[in-house]
Amino acid sequence: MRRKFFTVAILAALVMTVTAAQAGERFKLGFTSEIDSNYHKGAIRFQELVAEYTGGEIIIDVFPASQLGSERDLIEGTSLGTVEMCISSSGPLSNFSSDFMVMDLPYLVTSREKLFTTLDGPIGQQILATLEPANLKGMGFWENGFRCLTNNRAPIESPSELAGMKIRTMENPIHQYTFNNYGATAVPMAWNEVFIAMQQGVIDGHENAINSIWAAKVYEVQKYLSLTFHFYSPAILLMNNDLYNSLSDKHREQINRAAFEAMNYERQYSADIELQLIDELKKKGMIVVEVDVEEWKKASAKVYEEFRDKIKPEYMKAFIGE
Ligand code: EAX
Repeated sequence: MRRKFFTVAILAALVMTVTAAQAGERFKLGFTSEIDSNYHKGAIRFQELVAEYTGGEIIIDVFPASQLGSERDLIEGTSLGTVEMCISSSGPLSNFSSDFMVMDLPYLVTSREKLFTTLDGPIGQQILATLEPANLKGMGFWENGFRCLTNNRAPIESPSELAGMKIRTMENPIHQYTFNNYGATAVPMAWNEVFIAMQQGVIDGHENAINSIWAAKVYEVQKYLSLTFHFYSPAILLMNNDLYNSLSDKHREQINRAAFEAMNYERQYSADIELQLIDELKKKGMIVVEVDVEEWKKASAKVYEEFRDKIKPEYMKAFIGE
């Protein structure tokens, strides 16, 4: 009887040991966009690929919809290591590295293909490297998207119609300046505060990528969508840099491979679904307003005058050839 007891005990211990080994390390990945957003689709793909490539030795736990805080909270948390990873749009990152400011310029991006060639090349990698003094490892540029304008007061076609309107922007100096220059009052606000602010009329409108507007059900609290496409915002997958450097060579290669493949998947998903989501927003009752983009570009010229000397010339040349 005693022999049988010991046999069972040893087997149980063995099973627990194997299970513990397979459980592996767990990394939290936080972001602000909601479930079914482009960030969420990419994060789930990243989670699947990391589990596959590491054989379950590293597990990514995904936390959407600002569960772990705003984008600024997430960037700070990843820098401190209280969160292992996050996805943040480039907007708040300019507060951690001014090298990101170039990406915030209105109407900077004319084509995703040209943009990603720049971001995936030496210039983009140089910009990501400027985050390392903040203990952040940039692991690739995903897509937040081309950003448009919603509001509850009128079908906005021209910048001048924004006079007197309170429009939420990200916490980003160029975004705020751009909308103040259009004649609005820019209200910088973290994403997790925006829906209720629109619902309560604290702000008249906001600007965001189509994917985010859809995933957050903005159509429930906003009437008009103006297709301005005024900013293109990338989104950066970030890891705590100390953690990244502590990984084994094998795990680092596997994580990098998963990040690269998830990035390409997310970019493609986000671009492919954009037009369909605009139709879906119409079906949900939003009045979609086409605008004369050239008029908005002209109204944005002052932003370049104001910020050009704060941006490295090699970045201006890389992104707009001048
Ligand atoms: O998904 O704060 C913002 O406008 C960003 O686009 C955020 O990621 C929302």
